[in-house]
Amino acid sequence: RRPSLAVVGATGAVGAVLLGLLSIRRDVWGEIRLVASSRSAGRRLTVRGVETEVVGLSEEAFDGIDVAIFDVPDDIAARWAPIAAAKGVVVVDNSGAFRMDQDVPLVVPEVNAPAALIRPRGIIANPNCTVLTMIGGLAALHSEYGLSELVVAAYQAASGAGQSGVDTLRAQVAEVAGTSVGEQTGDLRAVVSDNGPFAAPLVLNAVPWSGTLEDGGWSSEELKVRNESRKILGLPGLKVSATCVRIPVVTTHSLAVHAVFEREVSQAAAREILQNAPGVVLYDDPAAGEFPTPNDAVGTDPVWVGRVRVALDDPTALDLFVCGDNLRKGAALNAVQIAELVAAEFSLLG
Ligand code: 11C
Repeated sequence: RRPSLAVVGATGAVGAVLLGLLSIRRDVWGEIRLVASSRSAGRRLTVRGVETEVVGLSEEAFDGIDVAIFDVPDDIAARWAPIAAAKGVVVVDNSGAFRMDQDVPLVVPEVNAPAALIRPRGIIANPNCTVLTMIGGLAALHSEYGLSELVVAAYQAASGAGQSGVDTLRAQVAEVAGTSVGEQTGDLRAVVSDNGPFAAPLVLNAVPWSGTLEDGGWSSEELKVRNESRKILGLPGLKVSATCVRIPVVTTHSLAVHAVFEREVSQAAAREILQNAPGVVLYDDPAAGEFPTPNDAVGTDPVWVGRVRVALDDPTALDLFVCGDNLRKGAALNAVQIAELVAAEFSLLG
């Protein structure tokens, strides 16, 4: 039978992409129910070409539901995902609330799909968008060479901070348009009236901060890159150092990755591995000016890899640049792919 699906957080930035994806992918679903905070209840959104009324988040919202994709803040997910799971719903959760719970698998279908089958809490976690941008390509390289260390600089888009991030960046662009701001120290801080969710003006700037402050001066986002990469790859001792920077791009995260392996690598073989990795597109011909940029990747499903080089001072290390739409593979698409794995279990059961 076709399982029913609830989309919890349907009215957010990721929710909009989720509804779009559900409308264009192979339709495996029975009813699709849209759920959001009581503030958004009653709004009408279109999914699969059908205008559907959004219902408020409540226990009853999960009556008759088989699978639920949650895209809500951590505290809401922490409270409501177990309530849904207790009603027999398989929850695919895109928050950070459960990712490091040892009874919750952290799944990237191209990398560790079987992990989705073992879910003692009835919850499957969807990884962080920065991790999802690099992990498919790295997993493929890891199978061949054995990954031992990652040094990552992430260039994160405004929409990673939600719709308010996008609205803030657009408002800042309007504020500086036609001015010569950016030429004097600190002048952006004087002109930009609202930093929104960012730690400093984002327009015409780069802000080395995303997430919350954690021990040792690390940001929560940087710790997620470390912890989640280790869990997905099954490498608890993987050395990871990340620096997460917000840049004035609307959507698509980019990462400069220095990956160290146990064996010597070659540029040609690494390119071939990446070319054959599912969900990855190799776009790497610098002589022809071909490498991914965030704007080339936005709105597309795969992650794009270019600038593949063997490190000059370490024959076991590769440097590469990766771009992936943080709302698609980084959030909605990966969650839909996980939900589809669960839906396939229903079709096997008949
Ligand atoms: C950002 N990556 O760009 C964050 C947003 O762990 O799901 C997603 C946070 C998360 O700000």
